Amino acid sequence: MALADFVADLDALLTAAQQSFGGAADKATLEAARIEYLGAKNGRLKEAQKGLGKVDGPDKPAAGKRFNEVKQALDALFADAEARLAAPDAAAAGDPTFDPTEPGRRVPLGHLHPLTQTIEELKEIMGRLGFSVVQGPEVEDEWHNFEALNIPLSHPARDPLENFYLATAEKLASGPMLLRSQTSTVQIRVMEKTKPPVRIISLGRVYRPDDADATHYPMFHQIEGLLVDRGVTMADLKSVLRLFAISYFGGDVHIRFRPSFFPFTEPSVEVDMLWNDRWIEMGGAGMVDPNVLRAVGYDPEEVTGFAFGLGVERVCARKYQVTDIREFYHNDVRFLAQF
Ligand code: FA5
Repeated sequence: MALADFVADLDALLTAAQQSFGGAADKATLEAARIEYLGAKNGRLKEAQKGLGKVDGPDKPAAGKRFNEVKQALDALFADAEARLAAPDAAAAGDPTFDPTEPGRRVPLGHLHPLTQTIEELKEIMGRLGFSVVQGPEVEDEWHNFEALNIPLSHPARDPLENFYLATAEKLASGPMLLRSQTSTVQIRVMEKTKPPVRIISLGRVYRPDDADATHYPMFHQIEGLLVDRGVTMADLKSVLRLFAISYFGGDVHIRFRPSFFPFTEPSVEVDMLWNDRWIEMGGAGMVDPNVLRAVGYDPEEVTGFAFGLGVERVCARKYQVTDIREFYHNDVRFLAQF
């Protein structure tokens, strides 16, 4: 018998056995397949073994090797099928709730958090108005968070109870450090390094020990804008804020300024926006105080500037009619999935 014929017979046997063992749906069928292929007396493997004696002498070792491989493969096929049928299987156990024809379950796909989406959108809108994005550190020194912003040591905003001061093990050369309480710190960092004109926004987290309620959270986000150039006026501030609000909310948005006070702007205003017949307070703004310009080495006789700082949670909540900003931080997927 030629080696090729012997091997072809073995391969056919293996293919048939794969189907029989693999397709056995219950133990009785598997046992029948076992007897058919592996049966010690008349099993098909036993029959194939008889062919081994007829293979031409020099081909015998190769034929024997192949025979052993196929024998091991058949044993493994049987063992696999046996294990499969022994495992608790809802279908085999006749479980009435198991329906193999049902479509698979879709794994839900996540998406960006609504605040992250808002931040990206605000960057995009302000980018179109020519503002570039800069970032500043969340851990600040007192110079950038207060002094350079014209907030003297005696000011109540510097009260330790109004801020998150850090307990640092070593005394730092820069003095005490704190989590920044406003993004206005970035104004200073930019102006210290850049000559006017300046046209930037900065978005990020700020921290205040406020009690959480529907409109407050101890950690929240602000968008800060700063434009310094020759001849900048309050009218420019109002136009930029209006264009910004129209782009974000859509439709006609009106801007109202209410007189206010911030140590780093003069005059200072609270910014309200009228959208869908309701006024909402968005943040603070004003013309950069000459003292601030001087502190960073600018000449207030040459350049003027405006700055604004808006609460990102409030802006986003207004657009999507979220009545409690704490929802943004509960991370309940039923809420998040709506964005
Ligand atoms: C400021 O933080 C000033 N730095 C804004 C500014 C920038 C004025 C540039 C002038 C020039 P204020 O403390 O009002 O201002 O905060 C601004 C906005 O942040 C608020 O109007 C509100 O929208 C939001 N905000 C303040 N505190 C919280 C809080 N605890 N949780 C959520 N949002 C808050």
